[in-house]
Amino acid sequence: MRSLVLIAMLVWGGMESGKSVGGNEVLFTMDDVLRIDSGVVRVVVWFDDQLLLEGGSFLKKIQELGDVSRSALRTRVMAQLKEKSKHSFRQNEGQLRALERRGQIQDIRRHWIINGFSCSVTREGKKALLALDGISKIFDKQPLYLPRGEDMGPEFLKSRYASRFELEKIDSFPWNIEKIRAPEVWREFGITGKGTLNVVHDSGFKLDVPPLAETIYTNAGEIPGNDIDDDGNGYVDDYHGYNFDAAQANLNEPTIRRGTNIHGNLCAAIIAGTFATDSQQAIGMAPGSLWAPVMGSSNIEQAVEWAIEQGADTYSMSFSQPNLGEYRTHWRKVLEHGTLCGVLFISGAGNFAAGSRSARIPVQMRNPEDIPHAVLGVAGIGKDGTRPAFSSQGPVEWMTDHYQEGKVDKPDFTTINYEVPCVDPEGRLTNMASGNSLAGPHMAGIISLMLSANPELLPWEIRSILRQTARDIGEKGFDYQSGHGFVNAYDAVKAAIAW
Ligand SMILES: [Ca+2]
Ligand SMILES: [Ca+2]
Ligand SMILES: [Ca+2]
Repeated sequence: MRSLVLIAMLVWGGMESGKSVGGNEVLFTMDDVLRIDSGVVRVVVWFDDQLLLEGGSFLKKIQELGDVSRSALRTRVMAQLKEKSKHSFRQNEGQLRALERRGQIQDIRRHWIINGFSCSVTREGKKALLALDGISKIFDKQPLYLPRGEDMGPEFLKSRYASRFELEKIDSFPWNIEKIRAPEVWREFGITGKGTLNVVHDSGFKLDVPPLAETIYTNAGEIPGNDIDDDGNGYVDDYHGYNFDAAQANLNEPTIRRGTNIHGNLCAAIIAGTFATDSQQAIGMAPGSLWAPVMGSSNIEQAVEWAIEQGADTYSMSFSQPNLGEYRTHWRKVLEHGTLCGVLFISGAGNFAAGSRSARIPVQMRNPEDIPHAVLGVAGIGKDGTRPAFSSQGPVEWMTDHYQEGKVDKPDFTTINYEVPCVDPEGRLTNMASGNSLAGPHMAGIISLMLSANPELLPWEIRSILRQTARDIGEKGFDYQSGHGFVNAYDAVKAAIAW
């Protein structure tokens, strides 16, 4: 029996009971504990032959890659990863099929993003797998997140919503968009995020909300709603996105809906929302970009593979998972490999620095925001520039079998996380929410603008520009509350253009 926990990173404003922070009602949205009694467990298995080896091999690989464009990098690394996967399966297929015939393993799902696969195993099956040549690691999958909740809208949009966003028609924007200086980017550089795809990995979406429906991604190879995997990628009807945990196209699972807030929508709107439904108020950082919803915390391999193959530029994860133990290694490897495929991974810092859910350092920041180099862990401030007490602090610690750096500096940067105007289910800006769930999407929006301005910038070049342009706040220099400082879109995009 194992207990599995997933906690999303939003502190809700003014809707349900909770601890009060500066007059803002605070509520942590999800703390599901699911128990599994069956003897069969879901595991993920690595073959020996991985693109990246232990510890520092990610940084070494970046050095080796030298001067390459992001698109060429993606093509090259994807080909390498897929070749490794093909080769290892060819070598191991016989033994795996034998275990399947004995009923010890079942439901094998291959992953190229790490050279390996997921499968369901009995206790004996796990032992038998470990005894095979060519297998290097087996992880129990966790958390096991099973979405549930009422259906909130259509599974897909039958027709495209035309974008109402036009620079000349803007009559206002909320304070957060202004503070992070997105409107200056739109006006001075004419950059609104065009050409970029931002994946929002979250829980709970309602797709027919106008400011979001206008910029939602559609997979050109897929016909929605016909129960056929038209593009042959293994996912039926993955038209706007996919729910990899439920193995279905429908993403309308408002599991962590609270009042009129829908978590995934709030995050998506900060990145790619156009005008609020009832006004000409510009509400998103990159209203010319596209966004795609995915769910899949129990199947991060599939979700990341899907994102890469759809051409994702940013991948925002506003959730936070404690106590993963060795399984952190797996997440880190998936996201390192994903970064080498040209994707920028972002996660809010978490809300565990104060109150009844506070955690000690170095576990205040959790997975995936605790992953160095491959994930930007983002903290936040409010309108007045101060850090709310809940905002999780670094450093973190890495002492797994695979990664043994000890203390690692986190968070990486700061955006906005306190009393942020957010969309309601009709797309009006009537909600107010706080939490680092919102800090990550501000960063995704900034990076979307940077990549729209200069699409071939590599993930580590983006990181380097952010570091150069961040304004130091808090303690002088890097600090464990704000990282390298507060990032603004204007300076970051300006530097991206000049790079
Ligand atoms: Ca498909
Ligand atoms: Ca289809
Ligand atoms: Ca500082």
